[in-house]
Amino acid sequence: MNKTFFTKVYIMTAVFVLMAGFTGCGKSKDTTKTVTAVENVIAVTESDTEEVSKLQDKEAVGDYVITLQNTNSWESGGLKCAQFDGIIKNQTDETGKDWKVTVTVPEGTVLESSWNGNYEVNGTVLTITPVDYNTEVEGKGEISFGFILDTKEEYTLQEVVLTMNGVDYVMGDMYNVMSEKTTNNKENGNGGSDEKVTEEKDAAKADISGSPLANHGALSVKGTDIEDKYGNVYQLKGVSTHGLAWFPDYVNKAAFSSLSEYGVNAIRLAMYTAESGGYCNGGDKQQLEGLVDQGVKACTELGMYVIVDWHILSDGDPNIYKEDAKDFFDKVSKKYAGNDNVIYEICNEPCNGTTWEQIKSYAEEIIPVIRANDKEAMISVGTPNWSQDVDIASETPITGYDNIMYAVHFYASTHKAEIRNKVEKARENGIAVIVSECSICEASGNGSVNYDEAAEWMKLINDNNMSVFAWNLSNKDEQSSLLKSYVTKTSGFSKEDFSETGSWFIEQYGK
Ligand code: IDC
Repeated sequence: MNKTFFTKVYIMTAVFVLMAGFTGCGKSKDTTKTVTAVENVIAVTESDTEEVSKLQDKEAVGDYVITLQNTNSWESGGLKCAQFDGIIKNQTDETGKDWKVTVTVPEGTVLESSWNGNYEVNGTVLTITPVDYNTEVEGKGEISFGFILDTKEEYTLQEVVLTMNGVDYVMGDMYNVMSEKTTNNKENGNGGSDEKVTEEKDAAKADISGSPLANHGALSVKGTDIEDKYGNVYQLKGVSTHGLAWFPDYVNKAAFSSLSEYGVNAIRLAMYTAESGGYCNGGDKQQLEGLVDQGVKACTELGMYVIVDWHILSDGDPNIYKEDAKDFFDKVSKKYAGNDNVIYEICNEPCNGTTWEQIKSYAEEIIPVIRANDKEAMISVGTPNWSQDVDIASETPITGYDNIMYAVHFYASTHKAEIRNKVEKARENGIAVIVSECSICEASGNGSVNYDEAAEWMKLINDNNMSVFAWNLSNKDEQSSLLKSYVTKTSGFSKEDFSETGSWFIEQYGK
């Protein structure tokens, strides 16, 4: 195998869908087996046809994606017949040339029919090469091919190799290995404390293959977008905790894992500052930091992204607790410097007349503190008026640092077209806007929901691939809580456990 595969961070995802049984000539909808290769890593998960089409559509990462799907199976003359339909998708801008696919097949396999390629079975190797009309796979293009194999025993796909531009991508025999690159590839300005090494080891122990983090790695800001490590636009679909001090029980791995089953790929950990029991107002700092650690660890082990949110609110001006903020962000950014999944939100909602100049001057002190430990982490900055005036921030954005985003928050019954226009304005001015908190009720976090406005917001968000976080993961008796108030579970959420608001968000995220 060509070694450049390992060094060039090439990537490929392969899906082999294998029918669980033979059901005559009709199509089977049985649960199937999926093999996914990420960088030099191959993982196996259970999957179905729907997942294959997701990979073929836009969810797959990497330079090339090959899907080989067992679309039909039957028996004929004592032989097992299986049809495979393949697609090679080129996600780069460059033309892919000289493609070749080899598939390991059982001795004695007969190729019954084939299309869109030259096929040859030699011993246990089926080789597929282009025909004259598909020798090249255009940048962002795809080609399809397919074949029917007759075998004595039921056949499950084994090793498959795709060769493209002279590089071999191999999959099929390395399962459930986590990519070291996804946790270790970030430069660590801190030089690597013991703590950090332990964190990384913990992460490496967990099987996060197939997770958002394994598939997308470190995120960055490119213009108005968030991109994954392969340069594809990426959308965080998150849930924010309520105040860590008040609802600590939801900060657990099982809870986040349960949310991930509904399409949630990120968690925001809300660390209130000034409210009673908050970090700067009587809260047990050690306990609160412990909860942040717990939340980050859980997300890391699940391969989810996580925002550490300095949740200013009644303290309107972030400069009030600036020194605490500096200490806090120094500590956390040191600890999590080796984690590609940690994002910092340095002031939730400046308000009470705090100007953009005041926020900016605060940001210009906090960002260097984080950057001293972590050169690349994504950082979100709150904007004036409870993080509504992204347009104002966009007039004189923070300069000199990469990976800076600006927060807009909405509560759909209160914040409508006027705020959406601000978002559009800010984007036109070229800054990246993140909806790091929102709900569909009133700004109080309670009151009636406005589905029409919520839909308008979600359209704006999805049309622009913006990231979005739902407030809040708790069963507090208020409209914005994602769980019903009588649900006491803190993990293992079933659909019925979600409140009206929660149900709306999981419906959106599941799309
Ligand atoms: C609200 C909570 C509520 C809590 C209050 C504390 O939902 O239970 O009593 O904070 O002050 C925000 C804030 C967020 C608010 C939320 C709803 O970021 O902390 O949470 N909201 O009012 N901005 C706009 C709305």
